[in-house]
This record gives sequence, structure tokens and C-alpha cells, in this order.
Amino acid sequence: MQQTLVIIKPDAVNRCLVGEVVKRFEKKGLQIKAMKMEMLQPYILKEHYAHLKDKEFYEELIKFMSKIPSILMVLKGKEAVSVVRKMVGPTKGREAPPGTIRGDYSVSNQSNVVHASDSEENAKIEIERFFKKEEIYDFKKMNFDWIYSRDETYIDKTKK
Ligand code: IDP
Ligand code: MG
Repeated sequence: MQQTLVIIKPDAVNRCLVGEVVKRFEKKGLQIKAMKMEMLQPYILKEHYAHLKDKEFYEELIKFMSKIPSILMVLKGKEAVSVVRKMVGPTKGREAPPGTIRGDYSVSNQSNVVHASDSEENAKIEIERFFKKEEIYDFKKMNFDWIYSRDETYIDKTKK
């Protein structure tokens, strides 16, 4: 099974959308392995958004993301990275289709409610960036047997 990083961004925290967003991931069947509230500091955000450092909106993005606390989560599930990205939708809120989190709750390019890792490789890097090992809990999710078929859970048992 895969793990992925989700950040419920300051706009969503300020707009009281935390429960709404968490509910969607839980209902989908993803396992919450870690969750915390944190005031993200500019140094870590600069690292996290390094791929955008030449964009004109970069400084503004760092300010927005460090203004008030965010909620950070590690979610686990089969192909969790792409499952979560599909649920989140494309970057720009106005273009994101209804039914996606951004499509339902954002009309902005910047204030788009959630961050989600875009590849398995980046998920690993991002989880390490924001979470200590001991903040991520390893426990058997009771209903995985009902969420996946036998073969899906069997294959993954070897990988954990
Ligand atoms: P992603 O969040 O969908 O992976 P990225 O291109 O990695 O999109 O951009 C990271 C974040 O930068 C976006 O989620 C959004 O908050 C912000 N951003 C992206 N494009 C724009 C823009 O054109 N104007 C303002 N902010 C932007
Ligand atoms: Mg991105």
C-alpha cells in the first residue's frame, strides 16, 4: 500500500472546511496514519515549494501558507497517491471539476484548500519533511477487508 501527504491549507482552516475535507478521505476508505496542526514555517515551505521558486506568485504563496496553522495528514491506501490527487482535483479552483475537493470549495489559483503529493517518490520525501517517524502510527485498519478485495489486500501484505 502507498502513503501520501495531505496538507489542509490555511484557507481551508480559516473557512472551517477541515472536517469536510477529512470526512471525504475517511469515507473514501483511506487510513489516517498521522494528523497534526502546525504553523508551517517559511524555511520548510520554501523547500516544499522549491519547484515554484521562479514563479511570480512564489513569495505570496509562502506568506499565505505560513499565515495561520495548517492540518497535516499521512493517508494510506492502495495507490493512495493517485487516488488522493484525483479527489483533490487540478490546481486552479475555478477550473477544477465539481465533485473534486478544489472544484467544490475553491475559486482560486492559490487558495485551493489542499496540498497532496504528486508521485510516490515525492510522497516519501514530503512525509519525511513534515513528520517524525514516531508521529506516524502503524495499526491495522479494521475494515480494510471490506474496503478491498481479498487479492488486493493479500498482495499488499507482503509489502506492508
Ligand atoms: P498542486 O498543488 O496542484 O500540486 P503546484 O503547481 O505544485 O500545484 O503548485 C503548488 C501550489 O502553488 C498550488 O497548490 C497553489 O496553492 C499555488 N499556485 C499554483 N499556481 C498558482 C498561480 O498561478 N497563482 C497563485 N498560486 C498558484
Ligand atoms: Mg504540486
